[in-house]
Amino acid sequence: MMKKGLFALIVMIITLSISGISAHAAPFNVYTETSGYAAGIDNFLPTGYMGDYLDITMTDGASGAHSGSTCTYVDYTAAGSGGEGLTDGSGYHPLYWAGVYWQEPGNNWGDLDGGYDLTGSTVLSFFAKGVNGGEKVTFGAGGIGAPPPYGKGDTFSVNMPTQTLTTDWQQYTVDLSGLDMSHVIGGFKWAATRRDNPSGATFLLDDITYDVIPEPSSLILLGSGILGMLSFSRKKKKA
Ligand SMILES: [Ca+2]
Repeated sequence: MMKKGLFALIVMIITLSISGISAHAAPFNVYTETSGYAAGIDNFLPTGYMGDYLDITMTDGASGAHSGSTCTYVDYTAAGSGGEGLTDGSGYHPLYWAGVYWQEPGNNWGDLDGGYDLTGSTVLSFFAKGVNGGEKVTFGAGGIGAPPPYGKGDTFSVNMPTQTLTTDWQQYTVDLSGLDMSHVIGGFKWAATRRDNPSGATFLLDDITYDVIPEPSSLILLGSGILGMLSFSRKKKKA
């Protein structure tokens, strides 16, 4: 009778512990919804404009979301109208590429305190959809600044090969295994070039998330720890 009760208790505690860990290991969002950052649902801001950034129109809250009620609309004209390129007497010299980082905190180019420890995350996942189809866009994350202890930047950098978007929502994943995810300030980025998109690129982004998975060893440790505690308390009672 005692043994059965104890076994049930152990099973219950382990089940509760594992479900508790699963809840904690919910996807860590870069971006999912308008005002998601203010609401504490999303964890990065799209503040890092790069290249010919005056060619970019990026609006949050576009219709036709992959999930929820909103997504991000991106339009890159490829016109080379202005940005980080040199401006002299003959005008602006375009770089013919542009892109945007989602950062934490906003406008963090590796000089601000902030960012996240996403150790245990193995996959960065997002959904993208071309408005016309055929848009060629590169995606990635990390790579801002110098990593600790030298600086306050990212401890990792990933860049996907250039993707050709379709007019359907497609899920894209970036493998993070083996990377040092202990300090993440550049949660996500897109970039497009004029060479790949002579007449520009218009596309939608949604559900940009890190899949934070606890390492199996920590689960086993926790389980054996609970069993150890139980057996200890049982011995104590008998004595
Ligand atoms: Ca959404």
